[in-house]
Amino acid sequence: MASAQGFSTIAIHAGQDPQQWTHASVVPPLVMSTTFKQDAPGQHRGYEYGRSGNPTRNVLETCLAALENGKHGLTFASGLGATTTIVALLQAGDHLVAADDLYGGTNRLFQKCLIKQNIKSTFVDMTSVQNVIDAIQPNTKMIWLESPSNPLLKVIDLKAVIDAVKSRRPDIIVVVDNTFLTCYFQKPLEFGADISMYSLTKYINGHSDVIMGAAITRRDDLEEKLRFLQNAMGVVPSPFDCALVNRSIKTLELRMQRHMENGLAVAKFLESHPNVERVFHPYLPSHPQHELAVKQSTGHSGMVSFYLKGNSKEFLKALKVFTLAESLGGYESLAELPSVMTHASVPEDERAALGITDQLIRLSVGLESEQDLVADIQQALNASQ
Ligand code: P1T
Repeated sequence: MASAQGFSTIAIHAGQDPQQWTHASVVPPLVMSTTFKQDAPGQHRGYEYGRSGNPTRNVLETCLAALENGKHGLTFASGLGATTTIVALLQAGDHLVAADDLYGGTNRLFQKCLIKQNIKSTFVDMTSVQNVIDAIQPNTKMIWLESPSNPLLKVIDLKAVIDAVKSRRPDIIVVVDNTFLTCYFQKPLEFGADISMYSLTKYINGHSDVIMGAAITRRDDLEEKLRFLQNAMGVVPSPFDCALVNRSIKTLELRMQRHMENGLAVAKFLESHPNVERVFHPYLPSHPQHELAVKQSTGHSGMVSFYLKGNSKEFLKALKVFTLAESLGGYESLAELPSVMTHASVPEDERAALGITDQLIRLSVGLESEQDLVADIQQALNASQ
């Protein structure tokens, strides 16, 4: 495909050429077979065993890489499966610098699992580039960040951080978890990140019916190592799930535009309401990194967090259109309390220091009608007083 094509053209066509199949199916076939006939021992037609490669998975990985202007796409059994595989690039004794505000499960993996392999992590507020530089040690091999972060929607200056790290230590691998914005709104590889990582479970699949993760890179050396690990560690997604995500990507642009519209409408309403202490949304001018957000991304998803003045449990109980549930990025609106749900695994003192209090509510604003979402928030705010 020509590289100058628009996002949805790539989403709909990259990797999907009907001519690659003998029956020329327009929608790529769902190949469930776990094994592939060999013409002679060791002679196969590109596929030998479903863990090492699958045609349906390959279609999805090609499409994901193309959307990001990447060269290689790899998919995994979950977002955390992608993270587990990426950090398996490290060795015992290596050091990782991670952003302080991360998905709770990522924080838990670094603090509870990596440490057992003698890989230590230092968590810093990466809104200051100096904090990142100061945290680098001679054995630092990887930098891990989310922007905007989960759940406080902090925006990190990707270019400034990556340039500062790479000018000092080009060997350090920089990974950006791009789950909250997707490649529709932000392309970390264009700022020099080595790997753009995803929980595809969220916006990219967008229908809350698949758990999957991905890593996208332009580096052949990293692709070779990750491809080896994908097979050797076996953290692969099912072909059925790959077909679902490949289907979902076709509407990603449309969905992200609507998430942005609805999310901003809800954020503006919250900001105008006397029962709300503070709203976090990078496209509100009140956000501390608003200008940076507008510079490095082309929009924001449906993620909104806020501090409620009233009783947060009463607020969540009163919601009717929003569902009380973990996760995000689906067509349906969700609300949750990070301190007891998604970020309960972050140690209590760290949660307190970050501001993940029992008053902090996180919304994943979905694709329902805007007026119904705003009305639901309004009646729940009233009920929480
Ligand atoms: O759930 P899984 O597909 O394994 O993805 C983990 C993950 C990675 N990165 C980010 C930014 C995430 O938000 C997540 C998963 N997050 C939730 C389940 C949540 O409600 O925040």
